[in-house]
Amino acid sequence: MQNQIIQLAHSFGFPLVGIVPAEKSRTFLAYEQWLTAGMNGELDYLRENAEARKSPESVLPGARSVIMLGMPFGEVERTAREEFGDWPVMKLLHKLPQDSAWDSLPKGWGWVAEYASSGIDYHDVIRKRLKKFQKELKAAFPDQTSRGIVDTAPLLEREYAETAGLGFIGRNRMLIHPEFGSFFFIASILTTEKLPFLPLLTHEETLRLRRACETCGKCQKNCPSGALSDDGVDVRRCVSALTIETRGDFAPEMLPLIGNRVMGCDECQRACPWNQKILKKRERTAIDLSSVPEMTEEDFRRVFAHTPFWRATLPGLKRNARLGEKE
Ligand code: B12
Repeated sequence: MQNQIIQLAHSFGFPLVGIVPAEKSRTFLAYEQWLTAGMNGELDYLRENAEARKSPESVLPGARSVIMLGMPFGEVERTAREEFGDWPVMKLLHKLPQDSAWDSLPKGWGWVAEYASSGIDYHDVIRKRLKKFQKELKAAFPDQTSRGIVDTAPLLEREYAETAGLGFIGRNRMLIHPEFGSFFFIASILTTEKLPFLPLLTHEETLRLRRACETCGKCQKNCPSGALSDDGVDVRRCVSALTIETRGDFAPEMLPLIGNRVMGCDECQRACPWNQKILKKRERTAIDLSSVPEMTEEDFRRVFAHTPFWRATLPGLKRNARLGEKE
């Protein structure tokens, strides 16, 4: 059955797959310390559902195993091209060379982080695949129940993904795989079936990779806003959080640090040695936000519903659009 699960994962666009027992979190203390330091900023939900992150049991009662999955950003982009190519948002996205100068963009444009470069919401794509996967699982194990999740359920995804050998957690706190770098999404299927422990990378390999990462530090040095330290990512300063999650105006002193990154930030990933090979094969995405300041909620829905930009909300996107309005 393990082989069947691996094959299914591959066929649904998850080249990274490993299985772990649904045991309690080992890193919950680190999570609590991060919260105590206030590093979750405005992301109150991370504090409110903290307890639930102690165990997969709170995501699926009776869970015995977790199938951890990784989908490269490229897979979501392929789906976007094949199924959503005529979406209004696609006309606003532009592909440029990776080494384009930061101030080379026309007025009204800004940089989009790689995770959002497809123009479609990865949750939508991944959830559909997880549903199909779960159906196959049900056919193989009719007595089990399962729950597929991506992002929004209270599970410390990177911890379980690391245990499943999908990569190692780097100093930038991204899960990094030697071949796929960190440019992939994590998803999980929790099941009440007891499946054998099946890590992708061995524990020894993961530890070796982690140790090598400890002596590099390029991610911390290249964080534009000083949000990344050995204590983790400080949401109050992280450009990704500021442009996507934070509501209201930016503090004036943050403006030069955010630059014209209007949707997320990748600097800690762009600096990572494990991503260099991948970046060479990818173009960098910019978005033309010049029409956004005049948009109504209705326009916003028409252009941005089911895209990664929806999360920023219309007031947030209008605020971000001002970042690209250089004189
Ligand atoms: C909240 C959140 C954010 C917040 C906070 C980021 C953060 N680092 O926590 C903000 C909005 C800033 C954010 C930004 C981004 N996010 Co986000 N985010 C999440 C979310 C929902 C929860 C993460 C969380 O629990 N944070 C809490 C803190 C305490 O986590 P932590 O610092 O990593 O610490 C944990 C471990 O690393 C470990 N640990 C603690 N100390 C130490 C010390 C060392 C040395 C090590 C190695 C480990 C370690 O224990 C802790 C508890 O498990 C997850 C999905 C999920 N449910 O897990 C996605 C997730 C982490 N995000 C993701 C992505 C893609 C991004 C961005 C790249 C998007 C972008 N380009 O703008 C950036 C990257 C920023 C970064 N360097 O982490 C992906 C990451 C995929 C991957 N390959 O790792 C996830 C997994 C979503 C998904 N399903 O794919 N995100």
